[in-house]
Amino acid sequence: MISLAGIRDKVGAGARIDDDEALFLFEHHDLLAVGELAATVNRRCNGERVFFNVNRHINHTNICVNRCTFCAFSKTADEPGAYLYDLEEVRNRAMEALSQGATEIHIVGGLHPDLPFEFYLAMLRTVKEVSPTLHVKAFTAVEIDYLARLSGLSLAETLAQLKEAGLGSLPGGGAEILRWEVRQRLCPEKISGERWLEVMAAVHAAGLKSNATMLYGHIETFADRVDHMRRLRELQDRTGGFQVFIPLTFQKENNPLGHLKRPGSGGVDDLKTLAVARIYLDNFANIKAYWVMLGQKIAQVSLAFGVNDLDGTVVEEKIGHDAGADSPATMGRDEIVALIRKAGRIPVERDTLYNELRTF
Ligand code: V47
Ligand code: SF4
Repeated sequence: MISLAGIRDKVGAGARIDDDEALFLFEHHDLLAVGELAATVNRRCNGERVFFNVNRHINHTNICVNRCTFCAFSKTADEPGAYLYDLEEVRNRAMEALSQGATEIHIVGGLHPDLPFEFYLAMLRTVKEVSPTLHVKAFTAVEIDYLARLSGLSLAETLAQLKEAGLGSLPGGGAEILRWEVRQRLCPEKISGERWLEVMAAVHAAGLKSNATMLYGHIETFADRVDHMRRLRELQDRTGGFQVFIPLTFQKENNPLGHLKRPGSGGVDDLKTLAVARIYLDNFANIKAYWVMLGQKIAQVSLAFGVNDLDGTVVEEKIGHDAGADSPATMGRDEIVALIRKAGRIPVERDTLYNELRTF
């Protein structure tokens, strides 16, 4: 029979927990016990150190051909509030980020119905022209699939051209919940979970690192979450290309799924999800708390629940805020350093590829 003591022994011996054990942890009433186990795993690899980075998000357009039921960001071209940045607007944002000490530009947007592939290449080149030292982490696996169809090229050739233009790595969005039955209800027009994984495998084969997310706290079950993480763990066993796992807590405003949000999600669920991820995903080096959606306080507390990475300064965030996130738009480097220090931990600024830049 599964028990916490049994799982603790297994984890203590450096062994991998299975799906039933992950489910047991999700269902376990003792949050602090699960958290302590996750903290132990994290301490073994990272000690007291917590990563953050100085970055800027650019959401170049909110015009999207899809209508995911959880999304408050996407618009059709003729809807009020629809926008598309031109290259000058992208350049200005990259210049501003550089002047603020950013090392990363994070670009994601809607699936625009009529931008040419060349626009995406030009956007990457524009940021690299501002400074070749800026790392461009851009385009979810969903966007990469869309760009491959747009360009008519193979996935490998699409990625090669994007890389040549300056693509440095991929963010982890678009994963949502990978299991078909849930995905059909969340985002029927989006690529399948299998395709998301296939694109990520191609990304890793192209020599690019990527992140992986999971959108939780809506209609999915704990079993769906475990299934999602199992698929990520399996791909990571094959490629080793994922840098970090980032659970994204569902924001319920201004989207059709919002009224279905069940009362179960909240701070306890957020912390438990991060903790189970830390214990289950033994081949992921980093677990990130995305403070934009969690809020700063839960993100800070999560540092005692297995988390070793906080998303960066962000600066301009639309996807979570359009859906009701009540966190500030940005946190300065000093604020992040203070948040980590007040948790009794050591702040370490990293670059996108997890090279350490400075210990505070
Ligand atoms: O794929 C959309 C999610 C993602 C909502 O890789 C929502 O470093 C909550 O992936 N409530 C995009 N989430 C953001 C993303 C991300 C963010 C920060 C860091 C990284 C990284 C990646 O946002 C989408 C979708 O899963 N999302 N709507 C919502 N209502
Ligand atoms: Fe479009 Fe992405 Fe929103 Fe889905 S989540 S509607 S693909 S912008």
